[in-house]
Amino acid sequence: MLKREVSIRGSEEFSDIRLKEPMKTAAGMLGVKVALQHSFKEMGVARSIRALSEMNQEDGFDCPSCAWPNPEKGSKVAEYCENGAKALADEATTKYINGAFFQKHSVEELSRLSDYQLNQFGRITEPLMLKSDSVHYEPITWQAAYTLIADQLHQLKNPNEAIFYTSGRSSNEAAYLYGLFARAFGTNNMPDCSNMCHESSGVALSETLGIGKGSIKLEDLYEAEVVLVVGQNPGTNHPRMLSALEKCKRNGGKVISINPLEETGLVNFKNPQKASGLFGKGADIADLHLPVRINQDIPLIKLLLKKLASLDATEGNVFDHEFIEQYVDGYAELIKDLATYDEQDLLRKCGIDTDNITAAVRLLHNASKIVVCWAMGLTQHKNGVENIKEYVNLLLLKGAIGKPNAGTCPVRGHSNVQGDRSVGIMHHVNHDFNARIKTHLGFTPPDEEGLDTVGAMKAMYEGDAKIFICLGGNFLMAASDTEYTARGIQNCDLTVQVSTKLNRTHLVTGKTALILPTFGRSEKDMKDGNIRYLTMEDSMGRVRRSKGLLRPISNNIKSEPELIAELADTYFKGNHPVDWKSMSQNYELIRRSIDKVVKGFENTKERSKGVGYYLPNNVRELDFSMLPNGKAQLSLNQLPDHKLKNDEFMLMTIRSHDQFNTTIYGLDDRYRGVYNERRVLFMNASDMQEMKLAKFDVVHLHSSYDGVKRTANMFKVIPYRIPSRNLAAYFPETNVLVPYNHFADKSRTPISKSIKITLEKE
Ligand SMILES: Nc1nc2c(c(=O)[nH]1)N[C@H]1C(S)=C(S)[C@@H](COP(=O)(O)OP(=O)(O)OC[C@H]3O[C@@H](n4cnc5c(=O)[nH]c(N)nc54)[C@H](O)[C@@H]3O)O[C@H]1N2
Ligand SMILES: Nc1nc2c(c(=O)[nH]1)N[C@H]1C(S)=C(S)[C@@H](COP(=O)(O)OP(=O)(O)OC[C@H]3O[C@@H](n4cnc5c(=O)[nH]c(N)nc54)[C@H](O)[C@@H]3O)O[C@H]1N2
Ligand code: SF4
Ligand SMILES: [Mo]
Repeated sequence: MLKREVSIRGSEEFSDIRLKEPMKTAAGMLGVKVALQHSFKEMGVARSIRALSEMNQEDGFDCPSCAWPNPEKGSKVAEYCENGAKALADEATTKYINGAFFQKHSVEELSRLSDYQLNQFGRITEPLMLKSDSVHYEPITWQAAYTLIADQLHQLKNPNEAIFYTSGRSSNEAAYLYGLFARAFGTNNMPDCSNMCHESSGVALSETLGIGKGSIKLEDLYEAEVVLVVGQNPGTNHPRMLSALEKCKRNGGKVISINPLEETGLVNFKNPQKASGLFGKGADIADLHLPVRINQDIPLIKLLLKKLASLDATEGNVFDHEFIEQYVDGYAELIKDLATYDEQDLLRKCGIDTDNITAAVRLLHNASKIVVCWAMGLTQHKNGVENIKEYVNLLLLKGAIGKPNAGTCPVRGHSNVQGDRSVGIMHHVNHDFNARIKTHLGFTPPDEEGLDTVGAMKAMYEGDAKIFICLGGNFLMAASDTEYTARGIQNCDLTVQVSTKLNRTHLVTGKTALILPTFGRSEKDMKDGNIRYLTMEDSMGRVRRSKGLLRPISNNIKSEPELIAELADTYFKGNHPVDWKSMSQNYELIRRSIDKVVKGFENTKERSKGVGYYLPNNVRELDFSMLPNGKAQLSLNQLPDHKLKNDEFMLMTIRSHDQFNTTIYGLDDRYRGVYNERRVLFMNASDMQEMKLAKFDVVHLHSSYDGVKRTANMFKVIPYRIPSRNLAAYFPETNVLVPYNHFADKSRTPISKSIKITLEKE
């Protein structure tokens, strides 16, 4: 077989960097301008206006970007943000590539481009195959592609040699069918993007509150007394969340931001849905910013809890004793444990000054309607699960759970990542779920634990997995340890990508590779003269419909549910209790099947209309019967201890304003004042001085875990307000530094936010 000379990292060349001061306000007129620029450039004016007017509307389609919910009372005109518009422009672009393009450009040549350049080519418009002796993709028919996959699956010695990855953009219908096919085929190898994302939240919340999802609804934010926004950059990654925070502020609520960086969206927000936002000076968001050092949230929260406990000891009602008595387990142990920590030590570790601690205590002192919102700043650490549990401690002690305007808000990433998990994308075995499949569908799913993301990487690397199928995503660039992951993928006999746009996982492939092009959210999925709709679940557990309206980019692409069902039908040759063929034609059959198999989804057809319906949530009902002693669990969490050597720094890998995960829309990070460059390292000015580094000096980043040295080449240092010994750089350029075998305890989420590195000046 041919050894392809593909580049795993792509171009590492610099562009022409420009720096400005970080911005003091988010969104506003400039946000509208940038959104429209992206839209018009990619889609033209008419298509842009049509698509934007339907996004997040009741009879329209769900924004393909993040999972932030729409208001319960229905959407306003322009119920989207700049980055939602960019995501739409990116998928609904009129640029496209096909077999002729790949005839001209080999995978070797394309792999030398940057991820930004790869995304520029546009949509993939026909199914393509890369034969084992070729460097050029060529067109293949859908049926030939299904037959090839089915034949290779049949040839495996063991179903566990196949892996079925899912990225969180798929609909409930597609994810359900995909999970069903994996199980019917015989494996639970279903890693998904949430293994790299909110898995730590799922584990922590299940253990403490009995459900791996958040407890609040969008409207709860409006009248909360205090909202903590922790390890999250909403101005960029969940921009409409700022409208909810603005409402909360208007109602007298307070916002505390806990983040090593003072992110612009949390400073001030100009709401583009209002004239005052477009032309006025905007609304200040955070009342208090706590610049915690990377991965030092636990010392910070312990310190706040100690202060609150001592106030409670004198005043008696700072904690909600009635609530604790009735619903909470582990109070005495927690109070005893808190007493063993030294306040000065906690203060030093978290890096916050005393005045700010006092201010935070003052805000929390009498509040009981408290919401904690968080994202990747908490989950992607070795102790990601404990980070979240520590914040849950605060909520439980304050009685801020299971009542209006209070609770947990893990802000989900991909627009349907939560739904995918709800309908069965999981590597764990759920016996109840399997029993329902057996009863209603007539086959027995496997009961052996499957592989998660890091498990999948290892299995491919070690040659234990031979076929790797991906429903969306860009596994190579999203997973940790890029070089290791690449070797694993290249070990496979067959890799299959169901995709909308070109990415590096199409270029660094198994021996044979297939690309199966699919619809974007905004596209019209027609069957027998009717437009078909799909359903999604948002970050707050609400299920609703999504229906595209744009003419699809090509007649030779297929919807995800249709192509999965057709593949399954080819594999089983019509000889299976599930009627795959009919399901590929009629999504109501899929939904009826979900109704029966997945608890909480009953009668989706009716209930998903309009603003949709909420899935059951035990926390909202204050039902903790599934937990020890039937109560919510306080927990004793350890202080993280990284033992940085003298020359070591702690690096977090973060998103710029111009990307959606591994899809790079542009080279600017406007809010942080960085233009036209992504290979930058944000560094504290005093650290730069100590290291004798000047602005724009070029450094290489090294990590060294278990004696293995990993390097990310060529980054320009820029001075930034970030705690000393902490650094930030963008994902995915820095994923090469994250060791495949270092991940969060229990959730196994890679440690993408706390990587120990050293710097080498070029
Ligand atoms: N436009 C756009 N929207 C997106 C995405 C995108 O790439 N682009 N991605 C989507 C996805 S899949 C996800 S998961 C979300 C991600 O949303 P975020 O989690 O907001 O994304 P990150 O850029 O990873 O930002 C993490 C934040 O955590 C802070 N942080 C890092 N370490 C720590 C720590 O130890 N403690 C605290 N308190 N803070 C810390 C960082 O400074 C940063 O502000 O966004 C979703 N929405
Ligand atoms: N170092 C570091 N690594 C990280 C993170 C980090 O913060 N730091 N974050 C992690 C997180 S939170 C996540 S969620 C993962 C993301 O991991 P993934 O979900 O695997 O990656 P994405 O970049 O979102 O996937 C983009 C690709 O999906 C395809 N696509 C887009 N829309 C559709 C669609 O509608 N259907 C189909 N079938 N395909 C589509 C396109 O081809 C596009 O190239 O990355 C993780 N990796
Ligand atoms: S907040 Fe998220 S879901 Fe809403 S429009 Fe913006 S990107 Fe889309
Ligand atoms: Mo994510």
